[in-house]
Amino acid sequence: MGILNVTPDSFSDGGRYASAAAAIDRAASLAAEGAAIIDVGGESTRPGAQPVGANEEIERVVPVIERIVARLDVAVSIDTSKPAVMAAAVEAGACIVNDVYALRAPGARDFAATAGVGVCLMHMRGEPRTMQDDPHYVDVVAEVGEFLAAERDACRAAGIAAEAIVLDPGIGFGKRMEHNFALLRGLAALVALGSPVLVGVSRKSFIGRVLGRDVGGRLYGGVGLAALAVAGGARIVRTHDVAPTLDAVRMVDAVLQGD
Ligand code: 7PM
Repeated sequence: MGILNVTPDSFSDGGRYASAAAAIDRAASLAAEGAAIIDVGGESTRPGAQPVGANEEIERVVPVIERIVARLDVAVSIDTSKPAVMAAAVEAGACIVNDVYALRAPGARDFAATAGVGVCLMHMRGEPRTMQDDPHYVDVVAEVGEFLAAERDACRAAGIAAEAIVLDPGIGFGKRMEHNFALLRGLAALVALGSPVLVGVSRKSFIGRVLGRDVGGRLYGGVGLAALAVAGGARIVRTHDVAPTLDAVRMVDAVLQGD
């Protein structure tokens, strides 16, 4: 899954892809690098980022999704928590909803059930503005697993098909470095829940903390963690850096599959 930010304030693309034309060029590059899914986001989840209204978010993402679907052989996921944005994006051709709030907004599950789209349910402790203020867990792997299982149950009860649901530990979302480590070490416990697991580590700050690198210097660290995640059973990796990540995870897959 390649990341396409269409936010003017996105932390790692610096607004360079804010215009629709530039975003489509970036999407074409992600697809050429081998992305199977392009995750289009119109609102930054960065702590302290300006909240964006649904209409502004729709105006950012819809033209980009329409052009991607018309031109590229990839699935589009919409990275949003707002049902109105989900609806506009799916109307424009998105087939997956990637929601850091795990469809907890009123109407989100019903929308996904009726639309028949795939959904990624991500664990987040708190909300983006405050999630990094002293997060604590007794057993982070168990608590994240319980949350994801409960949210999956709520989605099933709302009529979302089991096969449409992907689970995500939400690396960096209300977690200290040690929590991110524990989740990556303990991924098997989340894989054992029986749904495909998605992991996003690309350019995240705990890589910078360990390696002493700013956001531009986290590629190799992120590729290594993507390989670790796939070795641990992750089925989808969300990344800014598709080509190197795909080589790494294809090698892991080749070894584990024995071909
Ligand atoms: C600031 C903080 C900017 C965090 C960007 C981020 C994930 C996601 C994001 C993830 C799923 C980033 C994150 N991360 N969706 N959206 N899983 N499903 O580093 O890990 O890209 S935004």
